[in-house]
Amino acid sequence: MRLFIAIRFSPEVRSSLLDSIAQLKQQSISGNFTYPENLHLTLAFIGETNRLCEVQQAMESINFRPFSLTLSGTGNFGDLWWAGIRRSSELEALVRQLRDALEKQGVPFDRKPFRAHITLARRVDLPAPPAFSAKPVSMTVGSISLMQSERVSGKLIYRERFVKRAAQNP
Ligand code: 2AM
Repeated sequence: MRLFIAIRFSPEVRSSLLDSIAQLKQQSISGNFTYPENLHLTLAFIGETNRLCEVQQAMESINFRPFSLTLSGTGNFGDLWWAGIRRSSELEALVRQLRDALEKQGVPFDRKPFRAHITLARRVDLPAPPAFSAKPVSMTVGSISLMQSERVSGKLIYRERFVKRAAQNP
C-alpha cells in the first residue's frame, strides 16, 4: 500500500483553497486539479510499504499540542501549482518528530527537505504566468492523519487509515 502522513483541513481552509483552484483553472488550458476531498498538507511521504503497524506506532509515539496553521501565498514546482503555509516552528517540530519516529521504527520515507505546500493542480498548461492567490485563512491543527493513496477506476482516492490527536491540556 502507498502511505503518507498529512494534515487535513477545516471547511474554511478547504474553501479558500477551492477558490484558489477556481482562479487557477480559469487561467489555464488544462491540468489535473486536486479534488476537494483530496486537499491536504503532506508531512511525511512513505510510499509503497507493508509496514502499516510500524507507521501507526511511530505516529503514536510522538507528542504535539494543537497549533495554528495559516495559508500564505502560492507558487509552483514546474507545472505543479501549490498554496503555501505561513512559516511555523510548531509545524517544523512536528515534521522533525515524525521523521525521527519513522526512523526509529525502521520505516523508510522520503528524506527530501520538508517544503510545506498544498498541491492545487498538477501538469497545468498555462498560456501565461497565472495571477492567483490564497486567502490567508487559519485553522487549528488538532490531529494528523495516516493516508492511503489508491487509484480506483482511474481516480485518485485518499483513504484515512489512522488518526493521531494532539495532546490536550495537561
Ligand atoms: P505533491 O503534492 O508535491 O506531489 C501524496 O502523493 C502526497 O505525498 C502528495 O502531497 C505528494 O506531494 C506527497 N509526496 C511527497 N513526496 C513524494 C514522492 N516522492 N512521491 C509522491 N508523492 C510525494
